[in-house]
Amino acid sequence: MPKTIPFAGCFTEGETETPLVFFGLADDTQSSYLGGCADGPRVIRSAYDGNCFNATTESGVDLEGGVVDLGDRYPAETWEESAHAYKEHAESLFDDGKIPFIAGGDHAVTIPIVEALAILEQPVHIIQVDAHPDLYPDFEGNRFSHACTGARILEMDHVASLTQLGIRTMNAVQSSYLERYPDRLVVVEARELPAELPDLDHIPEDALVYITIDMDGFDPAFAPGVSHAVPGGLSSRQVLDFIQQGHWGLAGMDVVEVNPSRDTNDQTAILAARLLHEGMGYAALEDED
Ligand SMILES: [Mn+2]
Repeated sequence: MPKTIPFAGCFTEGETETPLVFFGLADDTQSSYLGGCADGPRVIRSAYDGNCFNATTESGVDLEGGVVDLGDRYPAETWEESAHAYKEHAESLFDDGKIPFIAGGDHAVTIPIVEALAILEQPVHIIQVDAHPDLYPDFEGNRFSHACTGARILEMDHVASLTQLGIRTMNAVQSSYLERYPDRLVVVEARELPAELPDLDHIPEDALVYITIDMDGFDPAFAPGVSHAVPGGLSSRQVLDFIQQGHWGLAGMDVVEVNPSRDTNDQTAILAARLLHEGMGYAALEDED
């Protein structure tokens, strides 16, 4: 077996011409059900092996050595400390004009990253692919559970909208947020989604967008390696097309909830890497013009 080439050969530890950076948040402390996704970043790097995959995106962008790998961050003693560190890390990158691509970790890691976007001093539109709306005010007493990510994001003033795609676990507690935030929360349930995902024309042309993909948004046939596999989800093709066809400025992107202990042949880790790779390609193309 040849030595693994992480992330299809896209990574470097040196300088790049592009603003693209990658890091992992190896933290599953806010998971409500199963542990395991702290191992996500490690497997996302190694499973998307350059011996098997090349560095050119489907959209034709060659990213060989084009992305700085900043390594992984691990949880501190408390969530408050961890979240503070993740936020500061992301703030310094945004402030520096970088576009971060992040591998989780559970979905709670998205909260401090979206918080950090405030440093850009522009309204930001968040797009969330997920089986779950994550709209619990708190989950079993924890306001920072991975089941509360959407609820916390909506409390942030710089978030112009939160659009959720692929939802199929809505319940009464969570749907109350639709009445609470009628102008900022758009929920598109999986059963309403056409084969081609919608254009999201409520997001203005060239607006700043951050994409967060919970891997359980996919059908378990495409992504079995998640803690909460919910039947009836999206396909790889639908979401890859969606990423490529955006009409916005991509500020950053995360892919969370890859749980290698539930995965089959690294299928979910490879899809997660592939989504990040296409997101990087989209951002690189935008950076050119
Ligand atoms: Mn989620």
